[in-house]
Amino acid sequence: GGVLRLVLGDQLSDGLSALTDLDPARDVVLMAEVRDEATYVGHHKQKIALIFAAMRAFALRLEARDIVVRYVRIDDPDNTHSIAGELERALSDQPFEAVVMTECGEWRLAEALSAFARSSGVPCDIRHDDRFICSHDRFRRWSSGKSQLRMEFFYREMRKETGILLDDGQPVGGKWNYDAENRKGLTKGVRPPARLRTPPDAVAVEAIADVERLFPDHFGTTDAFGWPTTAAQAEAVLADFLSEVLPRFGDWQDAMALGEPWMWHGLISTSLNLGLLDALDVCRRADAEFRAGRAPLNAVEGFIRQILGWREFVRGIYWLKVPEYRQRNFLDADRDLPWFFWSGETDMACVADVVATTRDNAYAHHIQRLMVTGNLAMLLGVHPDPVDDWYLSVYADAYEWVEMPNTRGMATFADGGIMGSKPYAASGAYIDRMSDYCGSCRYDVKAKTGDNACPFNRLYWGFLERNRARLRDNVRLAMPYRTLDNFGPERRAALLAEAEAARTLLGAVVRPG
Ligand code: FAD
Ligand code: DLZ
Ligand code: SF4
Repeated sequence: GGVLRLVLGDQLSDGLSALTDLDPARDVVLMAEVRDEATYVGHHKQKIALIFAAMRAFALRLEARDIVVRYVRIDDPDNTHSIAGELERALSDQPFEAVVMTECGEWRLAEALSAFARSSGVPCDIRHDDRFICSHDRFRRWSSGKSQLRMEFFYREMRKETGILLDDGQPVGGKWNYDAENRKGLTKGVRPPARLRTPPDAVAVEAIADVERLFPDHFGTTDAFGWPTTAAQAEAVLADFLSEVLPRFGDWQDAMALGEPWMWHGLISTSLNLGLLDALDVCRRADAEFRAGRAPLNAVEGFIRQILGWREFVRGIYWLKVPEYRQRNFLDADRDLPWFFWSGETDMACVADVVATTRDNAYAHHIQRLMVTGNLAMLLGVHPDPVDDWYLSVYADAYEWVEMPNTRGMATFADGGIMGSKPYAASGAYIDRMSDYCGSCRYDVKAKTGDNACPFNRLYWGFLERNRARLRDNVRLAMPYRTLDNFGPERRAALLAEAEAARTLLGAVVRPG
């Protein structure tokens, strides 16, 4: 027999390493929709529909090239509902001389696939995922011997190695990073541009119906489904972004506006993570927009940094630190996630807006994830497990390799400083500066204490006081701790009590067990 080649739901790339030497006359590609993957967290309905639709479309394209695909649907009566189970079933139905796959993105499934490889009785070749710009080896070499891993320095290496935004080995424009020009609140009267979304095609319509039928209790709605499910659709969204939106990406990268889910963001994370777009290609094309004079440097550099820098960096951190990373809880956070993260029923206008777009679109942009829900979860002291579970469930682009370092690392400091040098804790003043949320909120963003005060304000100082022993020596927090020290013991105790009252008000109860 030929070779059995596994393609997972987020490996939908023509150049996938598992497919490079495929022989259409003898080999079979295995793709399987399984309950284990669809339910290891309660994924948003749009996320499951997106993955199933994109898998089905990819299989059709392989078949159009005369490649034999063993495609197992979610409602196939013989489905064993695990990836390893489907590999075993394929091997027992038909002899194969070997199994080939591309390493999987998550530790959990990678462990199951290694166990399969050890016990299957057939030679298994697990290949590197060369869709990433930085290999595991490269990241390990960069990180070894460093006491601190900082994205900025990693990013400069990646710029040098790829030649992106580089002239004669020097950064274009003379600086590596233009972030200082990308932190503006939205100018009054300016509205974000209309965006190209992708209404579901026939394959996606069917996948959505399957998900509504089989996963009716999962979070989220599917009415506004607009994600590309093929490489061609993803290309159209990217092209529209590069020509119409990228020039202003930098200016308001950190801005938020009520009822404006997209702002000037790329809307490409789902496509990158599925393999419908190639990360290096996206960076090169953004570089070309700058070189052609069609987009300014602050926008192009900021955008490229997210992909060539952050995206590769978090993937490197994840594989460097997993599985130990999954247990990290540096701040000993012990609360449950309040129910309004799921229901959206809260008087906090900022949180209500983020949960609404999350429910309707399986999307929120970066600063909403970081400074609204993430910041709130950290200030409340929510245990990292339910926080991870929420982020991994609700976003259509969420896979543990990218979700976890962002959540446990960047947003909540549960990793104790591997991802970033300090917690991004902020009071309501930050949200007020970067958005128009507070004007329509029932809470008073100027008030510091009492039932009508913005909960972020009520929680902020108490958070620092509660974590004094863990954070006091962090040099980047020296200023706020000095302020806190000057308050004196009585006022500090009152701030702790204020934060406790806010935690109670918001329903962040101590987790059972
Ligand atoms: P843009 O703002 O247009 O950015 C362009 C691209 O850069 C993105 O598509 C993405 O591929 C990459 N990127 C930007 N920031 C990051 C980052 N911090 N880490 C990795 N890649 C980045 N991104 C995911 O892809 N999956 C997740 O599960 C995920 N979870 C997150 C959880 C939290 C708490 C936070 C703070 C961020 C998370 N992010 C995640 C990163 C980021 O918010 C999303 O990539 C981004 O919002 C996707 O929208 P976009 O394509 O419009 O991004
Ligand atoms: C996320 C996901 C879902 C919901 N369903 C499937 C599936 O049915 N079949 C499959 O092969 N992959 C699925 N995936 C993606 C996998 O979970 C993903 O490959 C791993 O998490 C590694 O990133
Ligand atoms: Fe959010 Fe506080 Fe502003 Fe209300 S007042 S929108 S809770 S930051």
